Amino acid sequence: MFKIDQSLSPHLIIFATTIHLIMQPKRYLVTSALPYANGLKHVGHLAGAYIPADIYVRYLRSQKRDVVFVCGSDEHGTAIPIQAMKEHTTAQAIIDKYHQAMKEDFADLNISFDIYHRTSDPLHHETAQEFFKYLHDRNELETKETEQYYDEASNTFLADRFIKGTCPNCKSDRAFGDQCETCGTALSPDELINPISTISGNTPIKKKTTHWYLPLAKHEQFLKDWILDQHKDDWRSSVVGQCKSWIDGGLQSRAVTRDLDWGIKVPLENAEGKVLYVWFDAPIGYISATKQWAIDHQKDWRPYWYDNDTQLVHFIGKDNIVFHCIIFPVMLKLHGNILPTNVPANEFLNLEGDKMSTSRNWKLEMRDFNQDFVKKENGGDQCVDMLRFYLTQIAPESKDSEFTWKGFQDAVNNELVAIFGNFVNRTFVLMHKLCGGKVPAYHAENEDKLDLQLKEDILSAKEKIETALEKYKFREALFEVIDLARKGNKYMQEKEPWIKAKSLAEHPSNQHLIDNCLYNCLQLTANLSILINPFLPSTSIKMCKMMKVVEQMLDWSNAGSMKLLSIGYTLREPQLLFRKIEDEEIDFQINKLKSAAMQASENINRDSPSPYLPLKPEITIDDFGKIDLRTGVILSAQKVPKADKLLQLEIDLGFEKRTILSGIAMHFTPEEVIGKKVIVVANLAPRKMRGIDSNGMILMAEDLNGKLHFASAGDLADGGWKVS
Ligand code: B3M
Ligand code: ZN
Repeated sequence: MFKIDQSLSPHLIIFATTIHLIMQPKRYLVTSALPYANGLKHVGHLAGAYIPADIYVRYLRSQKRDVVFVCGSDEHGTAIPIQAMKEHTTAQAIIDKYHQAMKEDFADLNISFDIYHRTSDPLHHETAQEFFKYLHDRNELETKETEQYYDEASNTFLADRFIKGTCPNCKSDRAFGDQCETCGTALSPDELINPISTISGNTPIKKKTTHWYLPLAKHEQFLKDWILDQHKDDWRSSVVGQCKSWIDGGLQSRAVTRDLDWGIKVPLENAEGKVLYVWFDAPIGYISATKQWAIDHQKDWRPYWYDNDTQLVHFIGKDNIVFHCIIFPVMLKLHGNILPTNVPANEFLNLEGDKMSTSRNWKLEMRDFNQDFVKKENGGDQCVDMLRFYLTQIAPESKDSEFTWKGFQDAVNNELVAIFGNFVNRTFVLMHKLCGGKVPAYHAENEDKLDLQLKEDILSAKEKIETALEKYKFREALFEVIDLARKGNKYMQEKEPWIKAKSLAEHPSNQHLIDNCLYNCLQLTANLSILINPFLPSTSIKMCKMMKVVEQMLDWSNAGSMKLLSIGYTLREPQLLFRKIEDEEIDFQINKLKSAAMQASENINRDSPSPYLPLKPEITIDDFGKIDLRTGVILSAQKVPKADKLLQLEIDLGFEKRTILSGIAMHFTPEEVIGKKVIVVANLAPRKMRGIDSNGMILMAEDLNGKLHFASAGDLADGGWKVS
C-alpha cells in the first residue's frame, strides 16, 4: 500500500494490480562507458552513454528487477599524461581532479549509478592483472617483436595519443596513433602520414619492441555467429553494420600492452616498462566496479559476470563499438564470462551546426549547464529534467543529431511547459476550484465514450512505452509519454468542466460530469508521474508531493490503473513543474559559446605540443630517500673508444675517487669538463659499458633545445657533500 506522506491523516489507498512480466532475466548489469579522467565531459557524452542508461535502469528498478548500474573513471592511457603536460602537473593530480569533478557532474544531473568507481583503484589493478594472466597462462595471447615509433628526445615509445599526424582517410591533421579526431577512423601509428611526437614535436625514429597481442582472427567464426547471426535483428543496425565491416575487413591481432610508465603493470617477469593497453584494462573496469559494489553491499558479484541469466547491457558512443562488440567480448569469452546482451551505441551529438570539440571550445559541458541553470536557482531540479528531456528527445539513436539552444527552448516551452506541465497544472487548479481540493467521486453511470477512450489511451501508452524501452528506443518512449499528456489536454478540452460549472445552478447533475472529468484527469496525472519517472525523476517526485502520495506509487506495475488516488483524498495546491526558458537566456548561451570558441581560435598555441616533457608517476619521500646524491669534482676526462656519446670521467668524491661513464660526449669535449663541480648519484649499482665499470652517474639538465648543462651550483664544496 502506498503510505501517504507524514503530515496526513490515514487514508484509504487502493492497490493497482501488479502485472507480472514473464520471461524476465534474473538480473541486469548495466554499464555506461567509463569516461577518461582527462577533462570535463559535455552534453554529447551525456546524451550518448549516460542518460539513456539511466532511463533504462530507472525503468528496470521501477519494476523491481535486480539491476546494478556501474560506471567509473577511465584513468589510464596516454590521454592522462598528455593532459598532465598541458596543465603542468602530474598524471595523478589530473585523474584525482577529473574523477571527482565528473562524479559530481553526473550526480548533479541525477545519473543514478550504483557505483562510480575508478580504474586507478588497486582492486581494479588486481582484477585487470588477473584477467591478463588468465589469458596469458592459457596461451590465448601471442607475443610479437615489431618496430614502433620512438621519440628520442623523451625516450618514449609513441603509442596512441603520443603520436599525431595526417589521417590517411580524411587527410585531417588532427589524427592520433589510435584514432582520427575528425572522421573517427580507428588508426594505428603506422598509418599516420607525417607522424610527429606530441611530446616533443620531433619526428620519431623506429625502434624494436615486444608486445602481447590478442589474436582476433582466431575468433572470427565466433564473432560472425554471435553478432552477424544471433544479434543481427535485436542490435541496432549501425552497431551490427560497424561490426560487420570490421569482420569483413579481416581481423588483425591487437596489441594489449604498451611501453609506457603510466598504467597497469604487465604482471609477468621480463615485462619491465610495459603496461596493459588502456582498452584492455578499461572494460575490465566494469567488472572491478561490480566487485566493489558487491563489497560495499555485502553481495556476490559473480552471478553478474558468470551466470547466463544475467542481461549485460553496455551503453556507449559509436566510437567505442569495436572495443565493446569485438575485442572485449573475445576477452570475456576466453575468460569464461557472459557476453553482452546488447550494446546500444549512440551516434554523435553536434552543437549549433558544428561538431563538438574540446580544442576548439565548441561544446556545452555538463558543469557549465549545472552552473548556469541547475545551481543558479531554487528548484534547479527542474532544469536538470529540462536537459534530460531535451537530450532524450534529440538522442542520436540512429543518426547524428544536434543540440541547439533554440531547440532546447522550444522543447521546454512547447512541450514540457505547454503540454505536460499545463495538463497537470490545469487538473490541479480545476480540482481545487470545482471539487473542493479533493479527489472527486466517480459516477460510473455517467461514464461516456471519451472517458473509456482515455482509459484505453493510458493502457496503450504504457504498453508502447514498455516496448520502446525494452528495445532501447528512448526517444520513442518519451514521445509516447508526452503524447499521453497531450491526449489528457484534449480530453479536458472536450469535456470543458469549467463551462459545465457555469450552469451548475440550472443543471445540478453537471457536478457528476465535472467529477468524472477531474477524477480521470487526476488518475491520468498519477499515471503520468509513473511513466515519466525513468526520464524525469525529479518531476515525478514533485508530482508525488502534490498528490500527497509516497514514492512507492511510482512502481511501474501501478501504471494503467485508474484507482491510484482514492476518492475524497485531499490534495495539495499545484506547483509549477517547469518554468519557461526566456529568449535572453538563449542569447546569453549562444554568445557565450561563440566567444569561448573565438578565444580558443585566437589562442593558436593552445593545441601545439608542449615543449616540456611529461612528469613521471609520483614517488614517495621514501623512494627518493633511497638515492644517495653527493658532490664531486671531475679530475680527468677522456673519450671512450668506439662510443660516440660516452666520456670516461675520474671523479673525486672526497672520500674516494670513482670512474663514471657519462653520455655527454656529443655536448662537451674532455677539456671542457675537467674541474667541473657535479652532483653524483653515488649509490647506483655499477654497470659495465664498453668493458669499463661505471660507478655512479652525474646529474645533467636538458634545456628546451635539448642542450645539456651540469646540474651543479658554483658554491659546492670540492667533494663528498650529501645533497638532499
Ligand atoms: N574512456 C573512451 C571514451 O571515453 C573510453 C571508454 C572506456 S569504456 C570501457 O570515449
Ligand atoms: Zn580522419
